[in-house]
Amino acid sequence: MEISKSKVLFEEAGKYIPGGVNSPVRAFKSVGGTPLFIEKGEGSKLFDVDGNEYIDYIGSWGPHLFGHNPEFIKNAILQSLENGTSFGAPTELEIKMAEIITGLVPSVEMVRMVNSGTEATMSAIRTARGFTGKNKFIKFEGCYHGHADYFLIKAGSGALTLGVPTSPGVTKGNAADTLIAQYNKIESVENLIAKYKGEIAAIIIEPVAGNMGVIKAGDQFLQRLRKLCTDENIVLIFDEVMSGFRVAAGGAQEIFNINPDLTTFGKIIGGGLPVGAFGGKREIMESVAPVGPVYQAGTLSGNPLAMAAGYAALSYIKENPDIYDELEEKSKYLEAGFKHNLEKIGKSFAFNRVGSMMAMFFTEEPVTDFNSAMKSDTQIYAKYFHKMLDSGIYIAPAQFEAMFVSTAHSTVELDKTIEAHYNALINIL
Ligand code: HOZ
Repeated sequence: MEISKSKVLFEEAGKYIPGGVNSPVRAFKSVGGTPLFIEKGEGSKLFDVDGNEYIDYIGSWGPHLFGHNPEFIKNAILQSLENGTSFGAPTELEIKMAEIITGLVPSVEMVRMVNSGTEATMSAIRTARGFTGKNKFIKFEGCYHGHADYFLIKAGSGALTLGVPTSPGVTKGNAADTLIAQYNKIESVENLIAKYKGEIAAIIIEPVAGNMGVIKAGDQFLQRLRKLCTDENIVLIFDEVMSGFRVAAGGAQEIFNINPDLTTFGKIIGGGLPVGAFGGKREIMESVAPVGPVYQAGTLSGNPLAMAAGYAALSYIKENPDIYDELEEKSKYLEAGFKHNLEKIGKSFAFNRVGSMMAMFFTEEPVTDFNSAMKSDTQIYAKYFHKMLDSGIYIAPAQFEAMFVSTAHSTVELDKTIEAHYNALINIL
């Protein structure tokens, strides 16, 4: 495959941008090779600057539930653009946005719009601390909640992929109030709560972890987490930046039938533009400024273009709830194809899927937490990634990420992907 233009651009980018990219995983560092510079996206496809075409399963790392550049989102942005780009003052669309979010996700009674998932999780933790008057919080090993200092401790995603789950630059002071528990291991949470009795403000979790591959939390585990939080006056935060509006219209909390106290959103909520949000129980959200004392602000928060794109996406979801059946069908089809391939080659690699989020791990042991995810052979993943890319299939350039299916993926494309998967495996194993 000819990628000479991408190579030139990557070299040029490296002169001015750290690592040539504006977000680390994009640099292909863990799989080697040159990142593709993208010219455009359309439906399920990406086109690079050299004119190559790929079936895309990254979908901008989650936002593109309907594929790239769907007409209805594009038109909403264009229409909004006619009126200006940013006012730093309230607009009616922000109310509509809040209404539609609170309608689709009943545990969210009030919501504040921000500009990214990182801002959402950061603000949720501050709110939980302000509301409870306590400082510490629990996160789970391998979960990723954006890059605020106190989250970059045993974090997933790029931090994990690049071998720095605990980042330099995070001071001891910043790290001191972050407590780490093991995903799906309730005893690890109970132990921390017993040890730091009365000091824990919040527990934050990705109910469907999507930053150490894909791992679903156990039902029982989440039920017990809910009860512990209620009993101990701890704010339960579901980080649904990835799973929100992806695994169901009401997010993972709908699937598990659990109401967290706060929820964070990002990705789909922005229809492809930079948006995040955090929301939850009215009594907690009323501690946020200007009603309450917990300060939180943003010049571009509730930006009209972003609201237009996000509102278009959420309205589509609301009006077409059957898209989740369609996504499930397509994703199930892909999973079945992949599993059939594995059977044919006599391998039983772990394969986790929740709706249209999925991951295959190069380990034959079940993957249920960070330690089991780490058993995956990342060198084989790197080879697998390149074989898939050579066949025109664009998946995450890192083992510890998710693969996303959109409504735009056709059966022909899914079949092509299954075939590429088989060929890649027989080639590298
Ligand atoms: N944090 C994202 C992966 N979970 C990567 C974002 C990006 O590179 O765009």
